[in-house]
Amino acid sequence: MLNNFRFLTSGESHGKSLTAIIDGIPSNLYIDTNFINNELKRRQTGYGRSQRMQLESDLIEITSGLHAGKTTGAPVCISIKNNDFCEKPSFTKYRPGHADYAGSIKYNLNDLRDVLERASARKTAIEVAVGAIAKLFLKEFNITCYSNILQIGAEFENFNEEIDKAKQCGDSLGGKFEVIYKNIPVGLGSYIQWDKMLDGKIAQAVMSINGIKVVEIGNNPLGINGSNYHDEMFLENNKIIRKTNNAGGIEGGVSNGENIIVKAIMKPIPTMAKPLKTVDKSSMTECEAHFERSDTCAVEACCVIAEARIACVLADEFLNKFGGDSIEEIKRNYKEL
Ligand code: EPS
Repeated sequence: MLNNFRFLTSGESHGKSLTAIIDGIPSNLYIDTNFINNELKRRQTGYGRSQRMQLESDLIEITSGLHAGKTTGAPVCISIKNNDFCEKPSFTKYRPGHADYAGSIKYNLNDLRDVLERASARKTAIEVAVGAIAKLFLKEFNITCYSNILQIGAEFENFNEEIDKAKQCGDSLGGKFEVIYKNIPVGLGSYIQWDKMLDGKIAQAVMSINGIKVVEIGNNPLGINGSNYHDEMFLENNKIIRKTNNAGGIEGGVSNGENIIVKAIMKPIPTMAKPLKTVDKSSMTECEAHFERSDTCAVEACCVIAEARIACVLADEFLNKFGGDSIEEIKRNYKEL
């Protein structure tokens, strides 16, 4: 999907490490590893995570593409070690809501462990590291972001209490959050072809995060008249301004200079201490779903992952529009806009 800021990841949840190779980062970008590690920490420390988070202390290792802390234009290879690198037991009891069933049939795998290991949200650790590098690139142009949790389960305020209650019952919770990107130039994306639209690209990047079922750009327009929904334009000191941003910063698939607002809903984690009814693949008998340990709620982590995914799309689009081989060249192109 990404053409300029491209990357591939590999690694399993309990494998030796997670790795990514990023291609297309311009030269002379200073890579602040403290910033990347802090992003990894943000992803790990949300409320409601499993005991796995106490085992891991995610730290980035960069093995290529840098000289004296700056990119050279060569591919950047990064990795994160898994402290919980071990041989986990096989299992055959499908966990409804996970990739176990469809994955085992698709890849003809008898041991559902072979599905879990790659389908696991553990791989989002390396994606957050890639996204952190995209964020460092965007920061050169003053583009920054933040995120907020909007709802956990049915609750709009006391999120931690709600998570504690679910944990006591062996249950899990999803929720809704928003990510906001600021200082976006006009003109990222395009209305010319369906696969070039910025909202479509962002939706794909966020929808494909583990557990996401709904992505919204801006405010949900359902039930609102056009006269109340669209963001009217005004003149202030000869500049066009808007007083609302229901469109979430994208009109016709193109950024319009307002903040980009993305909202998403994550389903409750499907692995639960109070297991769901299911079927055992090997004996073909009804049983309870497999459980070792799980997160009660990962919405806080998901905010950080979504920030990272959107950063990759924006970096890619930014390079598409203002592209160059070095940061200096891109800054020149950007200034000339
Ligand atoms: C996950 C299951 C849990 C989570 C994991 C995602 O890990 P484990 O199988 O070791 O108990 O903690 O998330 C992470 C390890 C992480 O870093 O986010 C799953 O099945 O998706």
